[in-house]
Amino acid sequence: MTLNHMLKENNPIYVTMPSLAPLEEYTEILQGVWQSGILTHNGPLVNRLEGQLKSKLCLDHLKLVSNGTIALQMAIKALDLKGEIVTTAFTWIATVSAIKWEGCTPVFVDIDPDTLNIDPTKIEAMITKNTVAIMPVHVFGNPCDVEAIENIAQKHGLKVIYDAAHAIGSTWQEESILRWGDINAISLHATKLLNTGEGGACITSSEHLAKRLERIRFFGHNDEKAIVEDGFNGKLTEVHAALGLANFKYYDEVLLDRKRKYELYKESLTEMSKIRFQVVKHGESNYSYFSIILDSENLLLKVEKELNSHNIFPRRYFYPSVNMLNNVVEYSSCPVSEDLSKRILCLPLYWSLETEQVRRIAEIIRKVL
Ligand code: T4K
Repeated sequence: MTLNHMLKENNPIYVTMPSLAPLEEYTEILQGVWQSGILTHNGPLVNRLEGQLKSKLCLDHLKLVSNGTIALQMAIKALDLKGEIVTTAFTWIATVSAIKWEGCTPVFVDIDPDTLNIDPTKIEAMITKNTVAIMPVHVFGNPCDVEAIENIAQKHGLKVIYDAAHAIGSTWQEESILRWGDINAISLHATKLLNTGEGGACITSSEHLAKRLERIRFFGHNDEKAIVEDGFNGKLTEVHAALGLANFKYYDEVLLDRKRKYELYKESLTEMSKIRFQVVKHGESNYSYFSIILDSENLLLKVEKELNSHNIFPRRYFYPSVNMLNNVVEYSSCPVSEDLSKRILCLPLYWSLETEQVRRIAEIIRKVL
């Protein structure tokens, strides 16, 4: 992979940078696109990338789409959901907007203060006669308690859509976490562990749902081009798929690299009394984000300011807690998420970040504390 320009001494260090294959490997794949003139409509490169991802992650059906938000919307459409969808208060706005754009109502459940994922013990209290599904998020790649969620869904006859935007590479009992739930929606955005620039995918073990997803992605056409469902345009282009294929060659390396840097951060910041970390309780994370939980928002602001003064730009994912976005949703109380969202900071973590830079960032934080 390319070690990009970020390594120069005074360049800003952002929360992330895309992992990119060498340019010549990308352009080599693109040659076929130039020769065939096939740019989109479920082309050969989209099919090739789908095949590679399925086989690597042992998945039954995977449909590439134009982004992770569309993947969530397509999952809701494919399951014909209309009503309340129970989700977490600690997430990116896309979880909420996908639910709302599909005409459903988000109902927020508070989070487990350790895992930062939806607290399964609080889900049942939010289920009403209008509830149709649960949409948990594997926050920062940390697997949810999938067994507990499955039990609740079965008991109440609900569908489960995982917002797995962060979770490619995360596992439960050594199998991809994407094997759980009715449909998983992943993101392949530039900032994700594997990227196609913009992109995403819907994953399911149901052949019937896979067929529906394929049709929804393509305006509702069937193979004979008759309109058989209410679909839209969710297609990924060949140019994006080519980038995904080039980057996918380095997937294992990127995964391992994240883990090493994640552990280095943790080692360097352990024993600081004013910091704690997200706890991985159910399987293995893909270590795609490194978050710290500070004692207070004031302390977070101090740490952020000091890092900024060194040209380092961590991010407050996810702030504020989405149940508080009054102009978008109706407020309901989720005290754990509201509190923690003020105190969580994601530190820079990406392929071309040097281990020396990780040490330096940790050192700056230690000094503030
Ligand atoms: N569900 C969840 C739980 C999600 O977190 C997301 C997206 C989704 C659903 C929806 O998936 P997508 O529809 O996006 O596929 C970013 C991403 O745009 C978003 O994908 C992600 N989650 C969210 C957590 O973070 P921003 O606004 O913070 O990203 P941005 O553009 O400020 O980028 C962060 C840093 O990355 C920049 O400071 C520099 C670097 N960067 C970014 C881009 C886009 C690059 O170096 N190159 C780039 O091309 O939202």
